Amino acid sequence: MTVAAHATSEPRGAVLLVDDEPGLRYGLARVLERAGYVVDTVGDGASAAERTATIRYDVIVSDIRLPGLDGIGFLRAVRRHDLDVPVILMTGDPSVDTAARAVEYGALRYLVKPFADELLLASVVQAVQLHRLARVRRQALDPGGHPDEHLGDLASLDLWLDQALGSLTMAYQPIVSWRDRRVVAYEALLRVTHPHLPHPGAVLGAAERLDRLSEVGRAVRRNAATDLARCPGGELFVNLHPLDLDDDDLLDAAAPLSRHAHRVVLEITERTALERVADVDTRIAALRRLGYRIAIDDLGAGYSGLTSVAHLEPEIVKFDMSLVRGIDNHPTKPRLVSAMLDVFEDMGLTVIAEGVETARERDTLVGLGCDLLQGFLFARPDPTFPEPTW
Ligand code: G
Ligand code: MN
Repeated sequence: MTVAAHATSEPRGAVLLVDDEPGLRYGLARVLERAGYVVDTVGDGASAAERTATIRYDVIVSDIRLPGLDGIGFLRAVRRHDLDVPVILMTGDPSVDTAARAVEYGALRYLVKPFADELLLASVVQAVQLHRLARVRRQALDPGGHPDEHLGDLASLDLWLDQALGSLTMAYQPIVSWRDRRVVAYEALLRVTHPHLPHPGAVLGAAERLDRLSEVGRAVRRNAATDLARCPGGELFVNLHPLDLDDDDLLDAAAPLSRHAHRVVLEITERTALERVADVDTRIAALRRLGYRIAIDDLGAGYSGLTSVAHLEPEIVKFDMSLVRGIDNHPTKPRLVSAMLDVFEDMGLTVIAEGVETARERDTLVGLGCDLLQGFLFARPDPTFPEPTW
């Protein structure tokens, strides 16, 4: 650590200054030291991230463009250790995109080079004040000290997603043939325990925002591949997020699940549009060549008009639970389900009804000709591949 110029008075705060240009680093450090700050300087993002893992600073001032880990990456690394420390980013090459990302990741300010010394000093003074305020606020709101509470920026979300992925497990729910009283397959469902990302939808939402969906999909497929050995009957349905189709790992013949593809049905939901994926048809064809079969999940939810059936030519369709709920006592659902069953049978597709909760729903569906059923009535999803109750 360089020595504060005004050794006589209390330092006004500890600053970490990160810039790869030695001249600028030296000049800015001098400005801050003369104003009474203790300044620590480093020239690259990785060393800066290392420092923040062990040393507490009052303010971090960092260039955005750095060798190795860039300023945004550094900001993410900082937030792993310290959710409060204010970060002021500097750039010689402003672009709306990085400014927006910097703010999303919890940067306090964004200074465009060259800037006046006074602007830097004013920003640092303000940052120190805000930092103190943030600490007081956190202690007041949360005396027990859960360090990741109360922060809504992407860096926190990123951290939570790491933690959630660490806690990721799978639960399995049987799909049954009512006629044969037999389990025909299990569906693999993602489970997480995280206070801020409490259900699979929250994890997928966070992953989508952070551009980390492929990590979730890979973890799910890796777990499913491992658990297949324990799967009674050996057929497994695995959910895909439509954007997983963009992940080359899915199509990699050497990927863990690909090696068991002939025992796996990939469920693609009707809820989100497939239009965002380039080359859907080619990719679906490649999945089939690996041996996978395709199911349309949540069919009949929303207003999709069943176009995905024409588009993907699935082997299997799964009726959304909104069609199933209360079907035993509904003016139109039985006719709709009956008509859909006719059409899909004509097309040679296998139909599964999801979300069956009551014996009356089951009996109505069976009466309409739907034999394959799934839902809490038979078994709740569980890591142990639960046996259904008949
Ligand atoms: O979109 P998808 O069909 O993959 O969603 C399956 C989800 O539905 C899982 O989270 C599972 O726990 C839940 N689920 C399974 N069976 C039932 C059921 O009978 N009722 C309700 N409400 N949810 C169910
Ligand atoms: Mn599903």
